[in-house]
Amino acid sequence: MSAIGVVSSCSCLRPGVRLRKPGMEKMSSFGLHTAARCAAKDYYEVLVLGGGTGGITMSARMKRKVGAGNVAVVEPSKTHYYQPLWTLVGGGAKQLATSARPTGSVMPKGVEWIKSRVTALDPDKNCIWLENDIKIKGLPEGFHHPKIGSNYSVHTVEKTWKALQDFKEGNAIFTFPNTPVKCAGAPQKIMYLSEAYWRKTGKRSKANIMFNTSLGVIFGVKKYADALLEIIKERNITVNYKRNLVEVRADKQEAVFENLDKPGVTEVHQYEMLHVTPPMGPPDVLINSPVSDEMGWVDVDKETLQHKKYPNVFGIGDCTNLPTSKTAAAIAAQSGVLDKTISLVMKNQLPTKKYDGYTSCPLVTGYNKVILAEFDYNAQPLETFPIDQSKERITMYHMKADMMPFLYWNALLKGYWGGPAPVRKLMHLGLK
Ligand code: UQ1
Repeated sequence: MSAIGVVSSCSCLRPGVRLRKPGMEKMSSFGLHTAARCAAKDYYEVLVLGGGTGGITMSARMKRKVGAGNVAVVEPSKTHYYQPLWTLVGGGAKQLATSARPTGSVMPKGVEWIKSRVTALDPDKNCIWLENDIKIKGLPEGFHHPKIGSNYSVHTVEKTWKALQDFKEGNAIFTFPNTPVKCAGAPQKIMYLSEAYWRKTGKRSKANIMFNTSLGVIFGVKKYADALLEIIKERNITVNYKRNLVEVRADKQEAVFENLDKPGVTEVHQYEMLHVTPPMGPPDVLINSPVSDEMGWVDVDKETLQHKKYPNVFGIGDCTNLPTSKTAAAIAAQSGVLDKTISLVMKNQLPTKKYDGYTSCPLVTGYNKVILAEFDYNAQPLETFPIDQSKERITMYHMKADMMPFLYWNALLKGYWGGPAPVRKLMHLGLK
């Protein structure tokens, strides 16, 4: 049985039902933005949950009562089935296809179909929550308070610096969500910078620094994880694994984390500074799109970057389901491969050049130190320079802070930088 909950019992008809806005940052090839929602508006006089027999029938009736524009149906399935026929399908007297119609074709004209799944009901507030509303309670409103920032949005990145400077005494908490994120190293880079800043300004002993991560490891590549764990120990930082930020009470400076090993069990931490890495996901336009996989990422071949189903569609960057870390360095390497793939496809030939998953994460561990992580699809180091890159180096800091911006604006964006593979070959005398 599907969850056919028609919210339109009379008491719910007025004042209507509100859809909660997603708090999730959207990833696209255009960067991060708080995208529009999956429904045209966030309030309906009648909101029908479930597009089965009851839901579609009631939406038709409610449309006649309050007008099509005031009714919406939340239903994730693309197909509506006339299930009474399944007796005959099971008995071999009818084909399954004869019981199926596209959901869009049974939706009353003018009624909005919200292609999503209901995840929670709040009848006291006349609200429902939709899937993809992976939202941290209290955010983004909480960003209006001081002491909280996020390097992941143009609107909040400068608040991080303010909170860092205003720090007096207490917990400094840095979070990592339970979704894929852009540059998985960034949530901890800001922590190392903060630690260094407080040391420089004589406040280090006043700060209890915590990294609360949803993951079970500090970094996905062992060589760099080992180096980072050394730094964490040396700098007296606490790492709490499997902790997911679920609520921020900004007025009280409290952050609430769910213990992912004990679902439903939460812990409240007081903070003097909070750096939030928000949950991230594909942009709404890609969710349930024909070009997307079931999670909403553009479904491309991991070697050629050609779409798995539509040969004239290609994907690059954060919006794809390429199983590698989402960084500018990854995009650089992908751009070189995709150029070759498209050139061949345009000549009706099969793509030959293969992307190995190359990505790079310059792990900033201080104001003059970087561990330059570079690795492939197998989480194996794929380093450009013939030195141990898991060591903190000042040269790598200058590369990150001074050279990379130049390379980005003048070479990558102009289509002349396809990643460091040629440099790597040269540096390793053609052996890597
Ligand atoms: C890189 O190619 C790149 O794209 C421009 C980055 O993004 C800004 C990087 O941070 C890094 C490290 C690379 C890799 C380049 C070299 C020379 C190792």
